[in-house]
Amino acid sequence: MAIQWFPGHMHATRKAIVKRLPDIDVVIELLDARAPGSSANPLLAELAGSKPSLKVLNKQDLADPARTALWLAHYQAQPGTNALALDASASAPARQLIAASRTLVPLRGGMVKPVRVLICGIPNVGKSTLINTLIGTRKAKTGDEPGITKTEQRIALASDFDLFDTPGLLWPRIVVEQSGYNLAATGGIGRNAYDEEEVALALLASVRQPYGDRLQERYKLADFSRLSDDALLADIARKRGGLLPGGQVNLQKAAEIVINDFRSGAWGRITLETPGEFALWCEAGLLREAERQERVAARTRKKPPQRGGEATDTGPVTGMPEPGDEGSSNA
Ligand SMILES: Nc1nc2c(ncn2[C@@H]2O[C@H](COP(=O)(O)OP(=O)(O)OP(=O)(O)O)[C@@H](O)[C@H]2O)c(=O)[nH]1
Ligand SMILES: [Mg+2]
Repeated sequence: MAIQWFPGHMHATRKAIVKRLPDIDVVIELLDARAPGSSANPLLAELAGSKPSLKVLNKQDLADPARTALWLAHYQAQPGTNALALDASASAPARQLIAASRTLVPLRGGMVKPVRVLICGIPNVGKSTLINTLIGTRKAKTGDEPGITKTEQRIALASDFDLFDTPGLLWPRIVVEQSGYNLAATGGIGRNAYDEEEVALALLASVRQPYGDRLQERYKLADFSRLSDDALLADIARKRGGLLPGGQVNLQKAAEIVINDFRSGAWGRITLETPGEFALWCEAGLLREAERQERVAARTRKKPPQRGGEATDTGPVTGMPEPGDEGSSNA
């Protein structure tokens, strides 16, 4: 089945953002505080160019505070970038955003030159929730699944302050393998675009070291340091009554439990990546991507051009093409 994580409305959103940007004073990019690097949209960075920008690490109530501090320091060290962490449903911190946006564009404000702020981010990161908190009513539709907002919406926050809510935007090809998993685990990618068992195994692999005690406590596990990730998932299945007729473990059910428990905060506050780790993943991902493109180019040089069969720049949701899969399309 073709994987659909860059559906039609995202193409439309990309176009709408490009059209809207010349009139925008400040771009607020909402990141998921549990995976800030993986939830930062490279496409958006490209589109927004040098616009004043605020990085907002949302869902900080679910993230590890020590790691959030590392990420804030990381962003604040970047030129022209400000960053803060919040829980979009809490109103006082949300209001700090307005002040922070005004400071970035001191020459705007007043009826003649309202401050125009575009709120962008990946699907399900909390853009509409933030807008509702800021305006104090549930004007923007929200929901715990990606793809709730389908078209741009303008909301006047004050006579001299306009907010634009946008649909969640991913990017056509996720080249960092671990980012694909982290986006799926945090809920940024629709559930029929990934394999739950694969994502649960990746999730266990990344939390078992830094947060092993939380898993042990939640599932009443014995020491699992010598178990493989697969054996750990099977152990969780057994503890949670996940047995199929005939006594086989129900790994699918265990995977769903693992993903839901992580998302709901049942393991406590967890962040899946540090700035240092993310930098290493990017390096490896870019290297792989360069190799992939080289293979595609070599194949194109060998083959005569085929009508209507060009390779696209898209790939599977996890960004992990199978060896030899060099141009799979999600269209
Ligand atoms: N725990 C927690 N949940 C949040 C926070 N912000 C948003 N949520 C939840 O995350 C889910 C998605 O929120 P939305 O505001 O619909 O996200 P969105 O970015 O507008 O999503 P799309 O319109 O689908 O792109 C909802 O279930 C919210 O209640 C937060 O700071 N903390
Ligand atoms: Mg929305």
